[in-house]
Amino acid sequence: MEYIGEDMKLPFSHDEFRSRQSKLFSQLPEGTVLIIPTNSKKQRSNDTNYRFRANSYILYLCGWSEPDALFVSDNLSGEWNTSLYVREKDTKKEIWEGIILGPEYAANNLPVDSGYSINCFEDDFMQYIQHEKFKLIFNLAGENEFVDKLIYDNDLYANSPRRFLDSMRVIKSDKEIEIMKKSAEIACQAHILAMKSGFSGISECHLQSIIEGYFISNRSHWAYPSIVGGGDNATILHYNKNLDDIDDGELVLIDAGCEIEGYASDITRTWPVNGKFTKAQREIYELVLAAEKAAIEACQVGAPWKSFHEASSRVLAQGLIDLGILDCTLHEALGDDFNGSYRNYFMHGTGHMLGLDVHDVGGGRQGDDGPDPVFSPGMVLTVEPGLYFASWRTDVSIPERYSGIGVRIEDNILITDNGPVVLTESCPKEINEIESLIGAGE
Ligand SMILES: [Mn+2]
Repeated sequence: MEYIGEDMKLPFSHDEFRSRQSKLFSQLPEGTVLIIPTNSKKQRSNDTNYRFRANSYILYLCGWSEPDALFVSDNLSGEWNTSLYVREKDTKKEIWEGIILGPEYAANNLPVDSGYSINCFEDDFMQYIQHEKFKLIFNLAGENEFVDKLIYDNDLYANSPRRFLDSMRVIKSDKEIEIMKKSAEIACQAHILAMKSGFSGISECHLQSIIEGYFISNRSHWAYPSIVGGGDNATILHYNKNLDDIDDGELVLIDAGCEIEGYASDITRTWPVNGKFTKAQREIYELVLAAEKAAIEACQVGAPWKSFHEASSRVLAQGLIDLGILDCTLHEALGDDFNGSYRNYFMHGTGHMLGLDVHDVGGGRQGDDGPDPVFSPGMVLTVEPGLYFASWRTDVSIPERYSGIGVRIEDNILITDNGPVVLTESCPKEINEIESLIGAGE
């Protein structure tokens, strides 16, 4: 039968997917069965689901983007054999939900050797584990309850494939970098559009709609719920109610990024809604900007991962002393382990890896403990220091002058042998650039 319907457009060549698979397989022992499940649709309410997004590991290994599938590979025959177990075609379901590609499509069009119905997996699994060469299972646990239970019910122990895959995912290929540049550029333009549309009294949700409308009109989507906080709301790290109006004289902090071919961008900009920083806002903004630049400069090949956080921390701690917010020595402000009193106003990390997940694998976020990572060419990360002076805090001193100010500045950085490259460079962050943009679209 001729195939009718939507094609599954793969962002990478079969060669690139196959070479990722080979690199993974070369690290696994003989007698292995590897199972990488993708997730199911998640219910939002009654018969309505959340927008589906496939598991990042299956996207990385073969690009399969439908729900309820397994990437399975084994070397029981002495050679690696890869299969996709996917949903069967089902006309009644397809009338409501659209074309289901099915096992035959998977076998013929995806970078795998065979395609089967997911309904066959249980029988095949029993054959795998009864095979004379079978020794061990690697399974991405927590993604598919049925697979987890099958392993448990057969008294098997599943090893995690994460540390092998994570160390691969941390280093982006040329094609991945190309996609991430596109993701970064769309997010830059969305932030610029929001600045141009800004005016005193604009609502947070209005700015959110400008940002996310731009994502959608570029066949993209947010990579994480957008944070749009005016005034005191900017001091709430994961604020995303986005319902208040932003008053004249307040700053707005927008932390929003999109996803292209599964790859996230993650940008934060903070700007005065009326187009002019007050002197106090400017003092905090310039300090955060200096810390951000120092952190970016620290992203050098061979430097330990923690060095960019230490660089931003030093600038922020000294600045807090210079502004009279902290009354102590630099050593006291930083503390013995970068956990001193400056952390009262800068509570998060300076950045994280970026990729298929917005908080991507690597940089201390691996499932398994590895050695302290070192900056290497091809890594992509965020750099995002901030300072927050919530007016309602009583646990620490909040100077009246800075009360209600929250500032974060976040860029996406590619590590290269020639130093850090700012992928989000086209989004302005200098005070004069920002001031001349705000309201320019009216
Ligand atoms: Mn971030």
